[in-house]
Order: sequence, then C-alpha cells, then structure tokens
Amino acid sequence: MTASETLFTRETIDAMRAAVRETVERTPVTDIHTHLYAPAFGKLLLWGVDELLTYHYLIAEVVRASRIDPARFYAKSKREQADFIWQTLFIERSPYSEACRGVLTVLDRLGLDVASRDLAAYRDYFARQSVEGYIDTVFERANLDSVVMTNDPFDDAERPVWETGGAVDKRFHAALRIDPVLNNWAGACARLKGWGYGVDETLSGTALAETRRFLADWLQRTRALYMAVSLPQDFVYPEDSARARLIAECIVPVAKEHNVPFAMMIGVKRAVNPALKLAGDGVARSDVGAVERLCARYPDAKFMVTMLAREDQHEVSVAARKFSNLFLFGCWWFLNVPSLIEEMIRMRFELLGTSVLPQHSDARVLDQVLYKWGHSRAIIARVLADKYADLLGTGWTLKQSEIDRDVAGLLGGNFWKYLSQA
Ligand code: HDL
Ligand code: ZN
Repeated sequence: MTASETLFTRETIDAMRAAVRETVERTPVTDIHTHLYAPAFGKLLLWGVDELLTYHYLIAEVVRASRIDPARFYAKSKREQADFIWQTLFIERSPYSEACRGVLTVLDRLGLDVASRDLAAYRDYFARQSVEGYIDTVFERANLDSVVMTNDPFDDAERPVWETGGAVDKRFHAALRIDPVLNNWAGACARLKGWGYGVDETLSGTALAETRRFLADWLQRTRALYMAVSLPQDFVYPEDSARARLIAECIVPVAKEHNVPFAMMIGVKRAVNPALKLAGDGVARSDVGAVERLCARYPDAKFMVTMLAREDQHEVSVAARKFSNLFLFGCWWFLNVPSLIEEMIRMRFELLGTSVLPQHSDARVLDQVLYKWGHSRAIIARVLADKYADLLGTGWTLKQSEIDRDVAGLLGGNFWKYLSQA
C-alpha cells in the first residue's frame, strides 16, 4: 500500500506512533509569532552564539545563579556577557533549564560538537556564516515554511525600513504590533501627531478616525497578517478608558474592514524587577471574561488569544469552545517549557480537537527556531499519537492522509484557514 493509503487500526498503534513522529518532523511550520526580522532589517535580526547566550531568559537565569548586580552584568560587552553566562550556567552548573538546553540543541542541530564545550569553536563557526546563507540553513533545518515578525511602527530602528520598502523576503510575514496605542495612548498620541495624524489625548474630534487611518496605513504598508498587542495582567473590558474606546472604535472596525484578526497576548506583569530590563517582566492571572465579552460583542470580528498564566489556560480553552471567533495559539514565554507545553496541548486537543494552533516560537534570535520547534515538534507528536491511540482503541481507523491533514493544520494550516475566513 502507498503511504497515503496506509490504514492504522487498534492492532497497529506502534506503527501509527512512528508515522505521527515522521509526519510531524517532515511537515513545514508557519511560526505565527516571532521577534525575527527579514534581512532588509539588518542588525535587527539577531543570530549567532553570543546572541543565543545573551537571550533575556538566560540573563534572568544567570543573575539568579550568580547574584551579580544586574547593572554590573549589563555594563559588560555582549561577548563578556556571553562568556559570563557560558561559564556560570553551562560550565559551573548543568544546563538543563529549557533556555540553556535550547542553546545546546541549536549547536547540535547545526552539527557542532556540543560535548567539546568549546565556545571559541562555536564562535568560529558563526563567524564563517553569511546572514543570507545562515537564514537558508536555519529555515531548512528547522523545516520552517515562514515566520511572522513583530512589527512596531513606533520603533525608530524599524520604521525607516518600512518607509523605504520594507521586508522583501516571502519567508517573513508581518504582524502589526500596536502596544503603544493601547498601553500608552498619551505617548502614542504625541508620536501620531508628529506623523501627521489629527489625534488628541481625549479622543475627541478626528482622533478616532485618524487613529483608524494610521492603523489602515500600516496594515497596507506592512501587509500584516494580523494586529497584535501584549496586554497587562489587569486588562479588563469593557471599562471607561482610552484603551477600551480605541479597541471598540479603532482596532475592531479596522480589523473587520481588512479581515485581519486582532491578537491579544494577555498576562504580563511588567517590570517586576526593572533592574533586569527586558528580562524583568513577570506573569499574573488575567480576566478571561474580558476575552469572552469582546468575542460576544463582536461576533464578526476575529480574535487570536494567547494567555501567559498557566492558571488561565483551562478557562480560556473553555471560552474558545463558546466562541468560534476566538483562535487560541501557542505556549507563550514562561509557558514554553516541556512540562507546560505538554499539559496545554493535551488539554487543548481534548477540549478543542483540531481547532487550535498548539505552538509558536516567540524566537528573538534566528537560531532559536531550531530548538523551540525541535522540542515542540516532539511533544506535539507524542500528544497527538496518544490521542490517535485513544481513537484507534474505539475501533476507529486512521489513514496516513488524515494524519497528514491534521498535522498540516496544527503546524500552520489552521492559522491560514482562520485568516481566510470572512
Ligand atoms: O510581548 C511579547 O511578544 C513577548 O514575547 C515579549 O517580547 C517577551 O519579552 C518575550 O520575548 N517572551 O518570549
Ligand atoms: Zn513575543
């Protein structure tokens, strides 16, 4: 029988498990939330072993392990920071935290000798790479079809690139990130005025129409697949605030007009330890009711949601059962560790079936997709095979072509299908 006609039954569960592993490995991924940048953005695209080692997750871990004063750590050069992290977390301690292990998975997937522990040799390898060639290598080895960037018009380093042509690499899609609009309207307002939009802090006069024009201009300029915001753990809706008015009268109408989802990433407790800078944010439980009320109030708008607190995952999965315009995605940030990825994917498969996107990488450094997807594919395959085994146990049968279909959806197809729906 050809592979597509293979039929799995309760008698061939081991063969099914092997087929699921193979299918998940060979199916290309659309990585729908990253902080990566197309080559046109130059140094904004981070890559290489020193960037891997100075990922803010590892900065938090090295400050904790060494108790170095964060200011003293940040005063070091990037290379000195990487040396300190390598020595503290990898040589003086076993690097089994997910962020440490991830660095080693990257080196291994690149064919480097991890057992050598030879940081100089790793640096030599990266010094010999060109960014264009290395992007090809990483996309190919991680089996990525494409990634979605996080594009911020308020970022002075990024905006000029869009104003002179933007990302011209089809592997890098855009997402329009609008945190300043919703989280710091006063600050955003001043910038928008400077760009010629007739807005004001009280949202009077032409402010709402002009904010809609700003959003439309940047959706067109970036060809963004969705609009996104990171919302704090105390986000509520509705409320008497600029944020609530902007969501209701600007974000939602523009999202509907352009048929793009509005992605809410909810649960950050900002700057719990400001001295850690980017590494200083924390997490707290949030109000899933705000998501439910938005989905109920705007049934013909499309929402994407990922929540940061483990404790919110069951409630938001149940909410997704109530609203077909609520698309759940990823195991975000502090959830992107094997034990919680497995717990969340199992819960989502059992509550939502195939209608989720189990993972995104959130990669800030290009090479990270090698480990973030390497680790997550293994978990997705294991959980999916378990669910299929439960199915086959009822006497159900499964064709290889159905496994292909399901896996293509879970690794990106479900996202593209959601985007295409009216
Ligand atoms: O807001 C976000 O998109 C978060 O992912 C933050 O960028 C965070 O700092 C991060 O990198 N998490 O993985
Ligand atoms: Zn992110």
